[in-house]
Amino acid sequence: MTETISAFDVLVTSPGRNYVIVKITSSSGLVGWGDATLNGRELAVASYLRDHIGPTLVGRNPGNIEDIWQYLYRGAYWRRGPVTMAAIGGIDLALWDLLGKTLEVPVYRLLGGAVRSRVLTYTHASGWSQAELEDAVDARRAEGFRAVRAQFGVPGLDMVYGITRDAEYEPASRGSRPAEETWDAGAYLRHAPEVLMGLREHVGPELHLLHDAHHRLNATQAARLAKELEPVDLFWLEDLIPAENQELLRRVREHSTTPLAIGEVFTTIWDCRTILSERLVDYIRTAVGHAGGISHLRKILHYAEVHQVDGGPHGPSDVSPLSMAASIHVGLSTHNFGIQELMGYPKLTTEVFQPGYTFTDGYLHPGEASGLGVHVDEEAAAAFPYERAYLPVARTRDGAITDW
Ligand code: EZ4
Ligand code: CO
Repeated sequence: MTETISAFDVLVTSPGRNYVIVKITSSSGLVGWGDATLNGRELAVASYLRDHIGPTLVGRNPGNIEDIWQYLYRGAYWRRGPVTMAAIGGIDLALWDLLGKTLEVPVYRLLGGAVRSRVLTYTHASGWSQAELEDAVDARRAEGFRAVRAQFGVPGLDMVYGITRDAEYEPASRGSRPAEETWDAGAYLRHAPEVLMGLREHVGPELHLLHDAHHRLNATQAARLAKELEPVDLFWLEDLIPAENQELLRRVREHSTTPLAIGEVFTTIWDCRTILSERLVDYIRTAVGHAGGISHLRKILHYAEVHQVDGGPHGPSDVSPLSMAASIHVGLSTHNFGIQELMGYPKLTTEVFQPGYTFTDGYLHPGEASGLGVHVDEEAAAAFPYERAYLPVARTRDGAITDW
């Protein structure tokens, strides 16, 4: 007898930070889990799922994953956008998880099997001063990481996104409105090359170093930074300019051979079209949950493969362990997968999500459990109700809002 979707549920939980979880139950009683978290806009996705698209899925064959994807994407008059694509992504992940559990195989085998034995990963290190940054990078290296994203303070600014002196690094803060920071691109550009050159001297040639500019530069500033950082030999320089201005990356490319990465806020293959077809970046950062799930990320990566661009998916702590697992399954089974970001999670998250993937010597493996391999504890999830939280916003010295 053909399986059908018998129940569709959405859980919103906050074990250290907010997550939106899709739960799809099949007529045989198996459960597939997906991640539909959209940092700072969680309840919009939960409503989109609960109120609008979840009810249309009950009674369908959960194994028709591609048809369900097309139904939700093409069948909707209103396409694209982060809320829509995170919702579709959450459903897609849950359906792949369910199919793996039904067939009793890990998802990477459904995707064609392993093309590598392990997936390279990078994590974050930050310090306000050079010495603090070097200590933080050393600590991550001691944990086994072979690639580290380095972020640092800027003289004259009080706060810089992603830098904290607190024990737990958490860029989204709880409260009724976002925190506000001051941003000064000139001060940052004067300071960044010196810090990153010093860090390269400190760590030696082998450790992969990455840096993220969070879309806060214009094309001229971006080209200058990429050029000046060439001696640092970065693994990549991330999100130099606002993501919707893809054509402007041509200017940056003309001036530098520093590898570039962009795309954590892109949600469809159409958002990636120019940068991939012109090879304006070396790594495409679309996240498996935010960009329509495994089904759609794979299309993006296949299109990237044609243009010699590798994958480097977004993996901060707002990408839940369910998405992290899905991304690792894609990484193990996709030839042009370059590296997976792994920021790490607040301690409380493991009370809700118990992942089966493992970290060894700087590499990830998804494990051999059926489906995505992440156990979700519903009782624990219910014990952590949603708490409003936002990423900060930044203003320039004259008070105008900056790009993210
Ligand atoms: O700003 O996860 O590469 N990682 C990042 C993150 C993002 C947040 C946004 O949700 O840029 O720190
Ligand atoms: Co980033």
